[in-house]
Amino acid sequence: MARLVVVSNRVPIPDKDGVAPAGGLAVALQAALQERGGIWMGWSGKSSGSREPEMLSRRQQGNITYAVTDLTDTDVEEYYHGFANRVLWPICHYRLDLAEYGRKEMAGYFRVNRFFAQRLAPLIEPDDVIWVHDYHLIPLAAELRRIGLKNRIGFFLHIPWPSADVLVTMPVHEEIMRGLSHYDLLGFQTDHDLQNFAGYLTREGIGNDLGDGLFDSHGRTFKSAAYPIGIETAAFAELAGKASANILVRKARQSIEGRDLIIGVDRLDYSKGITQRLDAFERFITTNPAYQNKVTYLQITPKSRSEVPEYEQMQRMVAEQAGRVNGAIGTVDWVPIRYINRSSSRNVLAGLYRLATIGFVTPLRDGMNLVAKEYVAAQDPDRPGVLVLSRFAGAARELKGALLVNPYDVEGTANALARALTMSIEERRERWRGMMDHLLEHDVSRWCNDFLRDLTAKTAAAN
Ligand code: GDG
Repeated sequence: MARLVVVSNRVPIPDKDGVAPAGGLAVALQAALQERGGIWMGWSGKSSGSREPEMLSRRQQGNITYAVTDLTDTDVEEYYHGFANRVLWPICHYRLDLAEYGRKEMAGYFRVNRFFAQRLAPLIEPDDVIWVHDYHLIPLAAELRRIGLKNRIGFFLHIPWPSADVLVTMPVHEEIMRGLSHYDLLGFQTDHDLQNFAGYLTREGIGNDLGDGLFDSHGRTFKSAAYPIGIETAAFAELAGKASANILVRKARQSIEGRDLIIGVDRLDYSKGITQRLDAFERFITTNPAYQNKVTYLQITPKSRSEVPEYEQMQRMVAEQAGRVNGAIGTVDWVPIRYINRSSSRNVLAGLYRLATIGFVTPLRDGMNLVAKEYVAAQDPDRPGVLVLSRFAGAARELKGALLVNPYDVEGTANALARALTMSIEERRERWRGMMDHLLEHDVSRWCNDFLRDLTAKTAAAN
């Protein structure tokens, strides 16, 4: 079996005791790396100031070598905050209004990708299979090819691929596409992303859809398919079952005694639709006064990317909005919205999902959305809750038992909350069972194996 080399912007390096940061993606990729032996390379998350970072720092853990490099202040600003988070992220989430194109940032993005390739190339052996993750690293394969690497290289995009009309507003869309053409396999979250990709290539005359998942562009042929990412379903269900004994989960249960809990969990990000969700909750609770004092909406929102102004602004907006609703409709013994602006541990999160009658997951755009899948996996099979899910999350294409909503439609979303709270237990069980069976079958190990099977298959496009 060929060695595997995973490259991603950040690397979940285990601590000194060998404990890796939790999360399905890290667990699945680490399992694949342990089995095959290999390297996980990326940015350390640290800056070397104005000095050129000298060496890759490495740590060995079983069969896996973790290799990370620092970046200069300028690199971090241009590559990470600049192009990745202020251009690619908003464009792929349909927020043209937030994209800030700057030649400097675009150049920094390509420069850092070249730097990563230079640091990575000496570690690569001829038979290694390389798997690159996400929008930060699109040009990496082209840079590795420039150095002369002929290895199989695959790319998986965790975020949406937007429609052609949106994508072409980005001045360097052709360079981005040229970068993608150097991979042997491109993976997207959903068929919808894949269709957008094929549509973009053919409509802009940049490439051809050759059928059977094969495409050509910039003189190269490559394969492309949808690989919807999953979670560690069985392990997460078990974690949620056990978490009811956790002291924080017990306290939470006591504090909502006699009320239904609605839960939202998102990084603080404009793509997650948090303000629209608060609007929908406010609409629901003001138009259904019988539910006042009968439901609590818990929104857990760890801070993210606070260096980007839009994120800092959003943090203020959400806090103000929650405060305003609580001030307007709360009572001496009832706080309608509990807003937590910090991260919770994974098992507390699992326990809270299980306590909640509604999982409220309403992104304006999302590649997949793992929270929706985790909420389903965490439910008690006898009394499962209801998932209220945005039709614009990749997960909506799989989770057919959810109540699908359009998050821009405040009234419709508010009505879905009312419907979920009055749904019979039989219907709740039936909807949940179908989703849970799907998630058990399509878990994150399957996602990882399917992608690697296709990347290493003999039929993959040979260039
Ligand atoms: C990108 C794509 C795609 C959140 N708060 C806490 C916490 N979390 C965990 C959740 C979940 C993860 O973070 C978030 O995953 P999502 O999928 O919801 O969203 P992104 O971070 O935007 O991820 C997305 C994903 O990549 C995978 O391909 O699905 O579309 O945008 O696992 O549980 N975890 C803990 N405490 C928190 O407070 N422990």
